[in-house]
Amino acid sequence: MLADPDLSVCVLGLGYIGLPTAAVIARTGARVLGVDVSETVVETVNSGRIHIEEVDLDALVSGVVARGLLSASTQIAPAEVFVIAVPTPFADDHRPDIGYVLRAATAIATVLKAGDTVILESTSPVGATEQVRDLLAALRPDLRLPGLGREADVAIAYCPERVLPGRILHELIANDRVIGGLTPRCGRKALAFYRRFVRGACVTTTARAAEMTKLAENAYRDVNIAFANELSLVADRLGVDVWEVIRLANRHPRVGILQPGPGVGGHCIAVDPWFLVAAAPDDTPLIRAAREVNDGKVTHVVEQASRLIEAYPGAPVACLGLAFKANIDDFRESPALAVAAALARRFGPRVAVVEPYAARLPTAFDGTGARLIDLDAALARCPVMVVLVDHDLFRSVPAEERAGKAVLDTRGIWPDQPRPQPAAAALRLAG
Ligand code: SAJ
Repeated sequence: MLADPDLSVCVLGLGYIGLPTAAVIARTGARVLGVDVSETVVETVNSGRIHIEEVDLDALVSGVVARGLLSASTQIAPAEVFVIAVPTPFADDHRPDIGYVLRAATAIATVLKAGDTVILESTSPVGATEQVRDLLAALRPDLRLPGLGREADVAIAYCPERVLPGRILHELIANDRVIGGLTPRCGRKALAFYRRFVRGACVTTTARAAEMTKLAENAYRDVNIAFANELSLVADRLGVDVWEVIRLANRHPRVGILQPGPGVGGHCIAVDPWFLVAAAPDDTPLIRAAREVNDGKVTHVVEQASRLIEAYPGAPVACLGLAFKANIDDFRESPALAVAAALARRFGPRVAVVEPYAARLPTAFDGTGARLIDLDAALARCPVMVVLVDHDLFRSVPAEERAGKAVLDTRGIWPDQPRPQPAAAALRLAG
C-alpha cells in the first residue's frame, strides 16, 4: 500500500460509513479531519470514543485519535482529498433528496484548491456527481472543473461504499471498489487514494455507471428478499414451514433463496431501490413491487402477531428485537421497530420489548405503556413471544427455556419451536 504520511483528508459525515472510513484512512498515516454537524459526535470522536456500535471500531478510533491522525470538527478545513459520506434520504414521494450532499459540496467549495480530489461515497441518484461538479463550478468560477471539455484543476469521482454493517472494518479493506471518475484522469486520482487502504480490486468506470451500480446492488438484494418474503406469505397460507422449503430448495445447484423476515430495514436496501424507480418509473415495475412486498410484510406480521396475542387474553407478550438486523444497534427504517411499536399501540402495557442494543425504548413507544426488559425477565414472565430480530443472544436460547411458549418467529431462529396452536393454548391458559 502507498504511504504518503503527508496526505491530508477531510471526511464529511461521521456516521456509520464516514467514521469507519475516516479511521481506516487515518491508520494509513494520513492526517484526517472528520466533519460533522453534530457537536456531540465531534466531541465524542475527539475524546477517542465512538457514537455507533461497530465491531472493533472503538479501538481503531481511540488509537488514531491518540496518535493525532484523526480529529473531528464542525468546521471544514483545507485538505487534498475530500470524501463525502453524508445521508441521502428520500422525500415523501420516494424521490431522492441529495440536499446533504449539496450542502457538503458547498462547504468544500470554501476551501477547494487546484490539485484537490473530491469523492462522493453517499448512495446517490445517477447524475449526482455531475450535480456536485456543477455546484462547485458555480461557486468557484476561478477553478476549472472536470468533464467540461477543458483541462481540470480538481478531480471529482463517485465511489460508492459497499460495506455491511457489523463487518464494516473488514469489508472497507477487503471489498472490491467501483470508482467512477467524471473523467478517466479523475478516476485515476481517486484510484490512487483508495489504493492506500483497499486490498480488493479497484475498478474504474464513469461516474454515472458507478452511481447506477450501487443502486443496482441494493435493488438486487431487495428483489431477492422480496421473493423470500412473498414465499413466506404463500407458505403461511398453505400451512407449510417456509424455512424448510427454502433450505430444501437451496440444495438445488442453481437456487439460492434469501431469508424471509418481518420486512426490510436499514437506510440502504429499504431506500435505494426507490432511486431507480424515481429515475424510470415506467420501466421499474419489478423493483417497485419488491419494495411494496417488503414493506407489506410489516403489516402482515402485525396482523399475524395480533391474532396470536388475542388468542392469549391478558398474557404478557415479549417482542424480541428492534434493530433492523442482527447484532447491530441501528434502528433506522427497522421493520422490527415498526411491528413492535404497532403491537404496543394495540396491546399497551401487555407488551414488553427486549433489545440488548437499546438503553431505553425509542419515542415510537411513548404513551403505549410498553416496557424495555431483559431476555431473562421475558423468558420468565411472557408466555407469548414475537421474534423480530435474529440477534445471537436470542438464537442462543435453548429449547427447554422456551418450552410451552407461544412463539411467532419471523426470522426462523428457533426451528425446533412447535408452531403455536392458539385455540388449544388459550384453553390451557384459561384453565
Ligand atoms: N434481510 C432479510 N433477509 C435476508 C437478508 C436481509 O430480511 O436474507 C433484511 C435484514 O434483516 C435487513 C435488510 O434486509 O432488515 C437489509 O440488511 P442487509 O444485511 O441485506 O443489508 P444492509 O442494509 O445492512 O447493507 C446493504 C448491503 N448491500 C448489499 O448486500 C447489496 C451493503 O453491502 C451495502 O453497503 C449497504 O446496504 C449500503 O450501505 O448500501
